[in-house]
Amino acid sequence: MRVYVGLGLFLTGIVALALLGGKGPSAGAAFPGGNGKIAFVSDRLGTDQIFVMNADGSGQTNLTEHPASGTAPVWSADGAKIAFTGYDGIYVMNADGSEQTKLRDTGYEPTWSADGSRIAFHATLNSNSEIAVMNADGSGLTNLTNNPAADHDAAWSPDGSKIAFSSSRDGNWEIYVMNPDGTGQTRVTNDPAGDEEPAWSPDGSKIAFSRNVGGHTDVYVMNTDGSGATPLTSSAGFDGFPAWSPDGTKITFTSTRDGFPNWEIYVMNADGSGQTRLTDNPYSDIASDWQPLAAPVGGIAELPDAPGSSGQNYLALAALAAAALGALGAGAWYARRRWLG
Ligand SMILES: [Ca+2]
Ligand SMILES: [Ca+2]
Ligand SMILES: [Ca+2]
Repeated sequence: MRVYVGLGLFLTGIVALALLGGKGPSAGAAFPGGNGKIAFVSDRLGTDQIFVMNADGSGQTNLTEHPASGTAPVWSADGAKIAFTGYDGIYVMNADGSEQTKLRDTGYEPTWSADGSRIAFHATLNSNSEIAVMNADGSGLTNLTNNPAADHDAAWSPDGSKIAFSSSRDGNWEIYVMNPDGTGQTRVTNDPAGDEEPAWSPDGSKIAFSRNVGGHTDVYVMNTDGSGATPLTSSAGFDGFPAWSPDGTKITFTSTRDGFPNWEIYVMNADGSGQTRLTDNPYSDIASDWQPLAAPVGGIAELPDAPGSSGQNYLALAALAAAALGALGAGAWYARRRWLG
């Protein structure tokens, strides 16, 4: 009962599963960079479609108008592409909605590797839900979890070294982390609450997630080893599906605090303060994910520090582009970020 059965059933699923542990679309990772547009799902045109908006909620624009609908949008690390789930498989498109291409006939909730070469997703394999990985062109399929319990909500870490996911294998929904080849599956949360929808911070140091306590879901944040779990929301409605801003200062999420069944996209500071509604529409607006932008010219020093991995540096290409564009006086241009090293 997830995103692929239509928003009506999907929402019914959320309501029903809120009592069973809560289910919903995965936001995946936030890759570091400047804060670009926020992608989200809305049924305001009659079916689930993917929209983008500016970080302040302005400029809400439909990208898909897709016959198979579109849910669970996730930005690639370079901010150039969006992978999403249609009712009939996994798709990818450019950031402006062009070149919508189906990658697979089955699967849900894609999440990109940092280098853009692979996509992990929720697959149904032998009637069991698993986390699988494929090449970014849809070729190849490897079952990563291989566990008889339900596994989903894959979120690839910003440095590419880990995949977080949620599983019911230990009796209730918990968040786990594994290596990208499926080895080292390690439980991170250990709590009777339903813990799902992990979302890495862009520096890789925190995981935001949805925690369902007694049928009530809030956004929490914790260290990646599971310590320090702290609630960030406490509204009377559902608050879940967190996704970080690429600069790490904010978290966008989905809330019904304005009255179920009106789902809206919200944003808050990463400490939970300043919770602000971005959509204001009687239809369902859900499942936001934030576009990473390359370093603004002259603003490279403002990017978050690279978290340890040699693959996390934006480097020379951005610097060269900055110099070149600076010489042209084009201060508003953005250099395409590359993952070198
Ligand atoms: Ca499984
Ligand atoms: Ca739990
Ligand atoms: Ca709404």
